Amino acid sequence: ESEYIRMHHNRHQPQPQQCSSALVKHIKAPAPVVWSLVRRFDEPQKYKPFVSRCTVHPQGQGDLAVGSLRQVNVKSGLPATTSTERLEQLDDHQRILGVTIVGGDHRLNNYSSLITVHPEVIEGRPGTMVIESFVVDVPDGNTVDETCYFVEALIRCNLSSLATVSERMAMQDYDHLINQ
Ligand code: A8S
Repeated sequence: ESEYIRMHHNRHQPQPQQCSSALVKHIKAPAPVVWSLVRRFDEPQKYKPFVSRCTVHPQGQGDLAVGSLRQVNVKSGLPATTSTERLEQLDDHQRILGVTIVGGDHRLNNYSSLITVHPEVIEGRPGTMVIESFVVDVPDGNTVDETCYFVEALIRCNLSSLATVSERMAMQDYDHLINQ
């Protein structure tokens, strides 16, 4: 775990007015199932509970080239309504997704994130370890701790939901095998 964080998630060199951290989630579903959700830059709403709508430019799903932009609308109740995000890295072999936030009406300036997906064995079955790290500017009027707390809470929600959806998909795959 700490080895993977060192390998992939250490590129962030936070400046004094930035905050950065990494979260880890263990999921009881095979890595290809988890990665099939994470890699869909055009469909974050498949697991992210705060996303209400997402559109990708230029249009054309499956066309996930580095540099693609997505416009994300978030649900009401959050201190934001939209976010414009850029695909920075998509590596299907190493299972790495890198995204930056380049615009929107929220307070997360210079947000950059990296998610990596690693197969592991959990209770004798194929499982997955997901690591998500980020770096972001601390907004004026907030402390480093407040900013980290806010972002980590959002990411924890996303990773919990990713686990729920992946585990449900893995169960369905398993049912199909048994009932064929
Ligand atoms: C992600 C991670 C984050 C998303 C944040 C941190 C955001 O979509 C939400 C609220 C905000 O205030 C900022 O991978 C922003 O989704 C849910 C709109 C960017």
